[in-house]
Amino acid sequence: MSKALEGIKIIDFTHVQAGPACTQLLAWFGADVIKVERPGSGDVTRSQLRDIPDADALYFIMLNSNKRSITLNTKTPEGKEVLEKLIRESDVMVENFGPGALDRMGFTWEHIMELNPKMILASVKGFSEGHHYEDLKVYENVAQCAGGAASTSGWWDGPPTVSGAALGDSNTGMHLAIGILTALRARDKDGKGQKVAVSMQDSVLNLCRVKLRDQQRLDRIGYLEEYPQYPHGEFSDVVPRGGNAGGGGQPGWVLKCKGWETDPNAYIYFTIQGHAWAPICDAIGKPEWKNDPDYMTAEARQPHIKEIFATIEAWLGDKTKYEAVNILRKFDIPCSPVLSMKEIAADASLRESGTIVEVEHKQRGKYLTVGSPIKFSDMDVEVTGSPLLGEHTDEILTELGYDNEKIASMHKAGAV
Ligand code: CAO
Repeated sequence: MSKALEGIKIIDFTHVQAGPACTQLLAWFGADVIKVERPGSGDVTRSQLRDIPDADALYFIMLNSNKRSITLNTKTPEGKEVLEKLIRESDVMVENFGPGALDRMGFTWEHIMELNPKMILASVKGFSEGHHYEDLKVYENVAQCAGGAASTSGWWDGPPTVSGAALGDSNTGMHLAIGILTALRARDKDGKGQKVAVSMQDSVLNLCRVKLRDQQRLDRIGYLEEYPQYPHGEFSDVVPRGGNAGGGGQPGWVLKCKGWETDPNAYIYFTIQGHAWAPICDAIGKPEWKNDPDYMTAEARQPHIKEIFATIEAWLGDKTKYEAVNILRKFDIPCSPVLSMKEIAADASLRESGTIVEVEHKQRGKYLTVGSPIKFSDMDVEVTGSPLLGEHTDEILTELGYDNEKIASMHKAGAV
């Protein structure tokens, strides 16, 4: 089965997570992704958080599958020459260096355009160009704080809290992938390359859209009816942290199930969807609430929402999270067990769908990773092991027209 992005050549000048997550996705879909790394050390994640001495770390191999690796010191004249040749032959160059690093290396947008006017240069930075913080280097949690996620997550009486999901890193990479595919589509029409820029702050904020909604509602009416602070608590003039409340018109909460005293994940998320109120009453053995004016409408329920959740929690007390969901699903109630990473890793459905895949790595043997979350009816997405540092250096230099003697001299000079 042919892959959709076959024939697209990508210079992957990325490191850590935001850039590599983007290029890995494009590699899965068939692009020839050439990871350019510094000789000797490579991407810093190869050696970060190692669990096997001297082997590439899981951090690296889970973000760099399906790629080739060339080592190149792009600050040497020979290294620059190789990168220039690659730019002439490629469709896309992706980078997520600190602000100004690519320019300092000599690869300004103007120079790249001279080399290849069809080039798409895709960049991740912490803040967007012209932003008053544009000079800052940024990692995941910094972006979550700058993009509005941290100030709106966690508990109202605790500090701002970051999410375990990579909202700053991988999420920004996914935004960049959309930008690259859009620029490729534009190039199909007009033959021209362009710059695609995504900032981590903007990408986090794009996922915090509903919190900007809430700020404007708060400014206008002074309260937010779906937050736990309503109706008994106080609101200030900023969107508060709402704990585990649902973010839309359906109240929800994380509720304890049997075994919560010893199992940190013995919980379900329970949603009170307005039109499911009658089935909820039947499911939890409270049929009298169906026609009680104090509970019949969402508005009437809100002042009692904590008591309602406490009643549901009492009903859950003798049921495991799985038993509870199996009962509630029959009543069409939106809910899920809170799943640990251990449970997710062992989930047969996730293995079957290719969302969790087992991959072979040359140094490590088998490891688990997250496969493509996007499924196609006409394309299989196969995940292959990540490359060792410089595994394809000679192969790629040969493709660029260098002979063995020249390649040997570049190795000797430390350019590759
Ligand atoms: N050959 C020669 N030099 C190389 C090279 C190569 N193959 N690859 C990188 N370098 C050089 C760069 O040119 C740069 O040199 P100068 O600072 O002298 O110009 C240097 O290595 C350091 O690059 P950097 O600033 O990107 O690296 P850092 O470790 O200091 O910062 C990070 C890391 C992630 C904070 C920064 O790259 C950044 O802010 N990136 C943009 C935002 C981003 O993507 N962050 C998310 C990362 S995922 O958590």
